[in-house]
Amino acid sequence: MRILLYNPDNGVTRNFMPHLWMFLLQSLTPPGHEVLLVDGNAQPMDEDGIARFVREQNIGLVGIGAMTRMVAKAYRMADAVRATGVPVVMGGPHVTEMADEALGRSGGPRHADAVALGEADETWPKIVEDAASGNLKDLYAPVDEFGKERKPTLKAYPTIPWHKIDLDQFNLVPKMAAPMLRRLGEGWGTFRIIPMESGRGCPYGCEFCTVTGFFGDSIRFRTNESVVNELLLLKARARSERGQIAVFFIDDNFAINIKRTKSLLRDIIAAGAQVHWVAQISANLLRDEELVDLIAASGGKWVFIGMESIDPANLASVNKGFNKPGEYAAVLERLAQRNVYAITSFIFGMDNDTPGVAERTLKEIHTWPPGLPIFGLLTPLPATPLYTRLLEAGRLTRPKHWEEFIPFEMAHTPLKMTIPEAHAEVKYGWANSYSAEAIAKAVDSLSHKPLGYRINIFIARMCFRGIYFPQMGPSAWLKLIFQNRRTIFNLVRDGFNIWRRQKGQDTPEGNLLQTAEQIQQPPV
Ligand code: B12
Ligand code: SF4
Repeated sequence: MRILLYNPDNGVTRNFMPHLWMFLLQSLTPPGHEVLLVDGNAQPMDEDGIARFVREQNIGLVGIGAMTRMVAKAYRMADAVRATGVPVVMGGPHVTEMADEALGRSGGPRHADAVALGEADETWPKIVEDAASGNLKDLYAPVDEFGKERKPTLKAYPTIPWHKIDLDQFNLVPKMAAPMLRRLGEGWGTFRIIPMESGRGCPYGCEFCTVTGFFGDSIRFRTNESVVNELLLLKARARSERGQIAVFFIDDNFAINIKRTKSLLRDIIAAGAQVHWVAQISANLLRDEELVDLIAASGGKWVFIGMESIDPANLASVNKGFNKPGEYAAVLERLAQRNVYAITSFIFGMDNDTPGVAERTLKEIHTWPPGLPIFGLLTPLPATPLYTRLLEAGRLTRPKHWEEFIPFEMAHTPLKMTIPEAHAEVKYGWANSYSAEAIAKAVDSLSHKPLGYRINIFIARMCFRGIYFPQMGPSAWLKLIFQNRRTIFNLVRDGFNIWRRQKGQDTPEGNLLQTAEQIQQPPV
């Protein structure tokens, strides 16, 4: 049987990274079946397109995975596939919580023939066999022989054959520039960010988060060996195609067990498996100096920190009191001293937020080493404690907000400001962090750092800007480049000066290579 795994586009940004679930399920597919992958962010497709694809490619089963914000598109695509007579199985966090909705049991139309609840590592082979024999059931739950929920162990993690998977959809280097960049330093013909998990689960139970409910509060890890081998495979691939690879450790809290994280990082270093990587780690765990040393030594470049708010009352209200705003600055300094930077994520519209929250937050941010601040709105995702609390309090204004997804639009009334005020705060945060002036300021404040770091932060800021301000397509990028021309000019001038200084000191060939090495830092 030919199987299509499809991930809908998010409608906001292009895909900077593939979705792990597709590659994982592909690796877990029993032999005898062929799996094709389409990521809508990299290969845009509409309803007619997917129906045509399914017919032309003689597909016998379509698997669709989606987060809540993409589920409306996922349902439309599922409907188009089912209209061709091909069955659809859906999985992922949204349909796990809203299986009745996907199966048409809650009053609406049916979108899926089957729903895979929760983690599908162990149920996927069964789903494929049932579909192949025409016996697809409505629901597949990960349970043991006694019907009790069972979370898959990650000890026997499959080998994802990254060395031979077609990743053409996921090259961040523009096609036109690739031949030239392939010759630069160790090669920049390709640049890919690859998702990798080293463990699952987070016990913290923040009120707005689906992770503790979905993956459970028992944490499971892959073996160090399996993670190291995957890194080595990726490194070898990058070398063979004269390109670069960076890894996004998608664990919800990469250092949730500090002892184990340190042991993994030590093993990565010992095996020479370092690649540049980014991971999500909560601020409280970054108090540990040795951990931060190991992060830097093992290739860590960016750490995503869910700071959420600088107001302890807000943090307490969403069960995230373990975040201590008083220590944010020290944590970020500790990282910056090792040339590791932070993606700092904030949520506005929390219960104690009042107008002016964005300005107050930015004032704080400006006292920290420059990183990548991002701003969102408190969103009641289905089945989270937050959703239940707001529903019971009658505060949900769009209880089924996913039926018509609107980016950066609240679905409930905040307590101390209006919905339009909350929207204005988010806009203020983005506008004042990603204007050409703000980007120039951030880059200039790093003048004591190597050129590579400044280029790094510049490119990353340009890309992150697109999360809020749509900048798809060449003309939007040209406009952005024009707006940031002063910073670009300064970076090019500094690079040229470094090159000229070195040219005067050493042999021309060696220096060119050194300059290239100094410049090449991936934008993660
Ligand atoms: C990586 C990640 C991202 C990446 C996504 C890009 C990418 N290419 O991966 C980035 C950083 C961009 C991102 C952004 C956001 N994310 Co995110 N993200 C994650 C994260 C940390 C890991 C996802 C992952 O790969 N997990 C590992 C795989 C193996 O698990 P999985 O995807 O769930 O797949 C398993 C099962 O669900 C199932 N399955 C999944 N799909 C399918 C399909 C089929 C057919 C079947 C059978 C089974 C199946 O089988 C898999 C194996 O067991 C998750 C949290 C988490 N730990 O999962 C949050 C998570 C998915 N994100 C979430 C959210 C809310 C967001 C944002 C909306 C945050 C924001 N406010 O901006 C944005 C939206 C992005 C956008 N523009 O679309 C929520 C989604 C909740 C929900 N109900 O939708 C999660 C669960 C985190 C949370 N705090 O609750 N995210
Ligand atoms: S620490 Fe992060 S992953 Fe864990 S519950 Fe809180 S928001 Fe979710």
